[in-house]
Amino acid sequence: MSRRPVPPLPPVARRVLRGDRQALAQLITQVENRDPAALPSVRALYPHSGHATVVGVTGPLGVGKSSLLNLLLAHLRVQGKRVGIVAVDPSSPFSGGSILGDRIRLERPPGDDGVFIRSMAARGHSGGVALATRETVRLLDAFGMDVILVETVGSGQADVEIREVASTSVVVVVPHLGDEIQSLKAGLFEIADVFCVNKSDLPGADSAARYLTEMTQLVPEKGAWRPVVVLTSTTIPSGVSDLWDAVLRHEAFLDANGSRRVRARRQLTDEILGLVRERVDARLTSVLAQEPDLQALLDRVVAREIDPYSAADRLLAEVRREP
Ligand SMILES: Nc1nc2c(ncn2[C@@H]2O[C@H](COP(=O)(O)OP(=O)(O)OP(=O)(O)O)[C@@H](O)[C@H]2O)c(=O)[nH]1
Ligand SMILES: [Mg+2]
Repeated sequence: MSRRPVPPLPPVARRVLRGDRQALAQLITQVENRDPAALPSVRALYPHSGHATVVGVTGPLGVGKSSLLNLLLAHLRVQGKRVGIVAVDPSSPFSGGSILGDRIRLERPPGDDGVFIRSMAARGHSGGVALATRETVRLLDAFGMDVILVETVGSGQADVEIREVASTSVVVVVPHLGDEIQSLKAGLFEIADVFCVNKSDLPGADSAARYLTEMTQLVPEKGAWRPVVVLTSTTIPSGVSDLWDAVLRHEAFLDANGSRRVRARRQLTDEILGLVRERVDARLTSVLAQEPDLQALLDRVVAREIDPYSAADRLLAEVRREP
């Protein structure tokens, strides 16, 4: 396949690469709204991404994810790392905004240009959120952030999506595990590269950490990564550098045995097949909307004049036709 000449960068993309925060914010809003106007810039910026360390921080409501992100942010800024944060916010109009009254807000230190924080409403269907989150992470990456932290509320199933964007997934839990451990077994346990037992200032933290460590021993060997368990507290700040060290250990593991590439390929396969499915679906919807003889076609199937397979062939031929 011959390489196509690289088209010139759209002006917005050029502004993003020059570090224009406003252009970045506008582009993210367009991505969130699935505005097709964003596409030329998003595509042009893709080759400029792929440098950032992307860390997913997930866990049940109120375990202290945002509090941890604030401390991680400070920890990384001291090291001179530029940090992007994407918080996928489950607040919905139905729950009347915040679910917990005392949730912590993520805030950019005033005037700090090395930080960009973006909240995304987790409204709409989850696939849409996953797409917007992935694209926002990529834009922050192209913008030049060294580390991108993604906060998502997770309790099992839907949050497996974090695997689609993060190179390291941190699962945050709290000492009084109770029912949580069931959902951990179901979903979160599979995605955890690092377990963080937060609120370790509360009783029961050590036994929770011990329990999780035992669970990680059950992970099948074959050169696989064993999740690291760390204890943190944000009220009496402790363990945050341990947490970051655990992330870096996993990142080093990915590089050492080639699994970073494997992971990236898996993520991109999911993404590309998702895009194709979405387009085929959209095309089918428009074919069905325009197909004047769909009813006639159905009548013929009902009357046994043609079989369902032939009807499907006919529709497929329509889908394949250039619109
Ligand atoms: N005791 C104790 N409380 C904590 C700790 N970390 C966070 N909290 C408290 O837990 C509550 C929730 O903290 P957040 O950081 O908002 O938790 P979150 O996981 O981001 O919450 P959601 O985004 O709503 O899911 C707040 O009242 C925090 O002050 C900790 O280490 N120890
Ligand atoms: Mg939060």
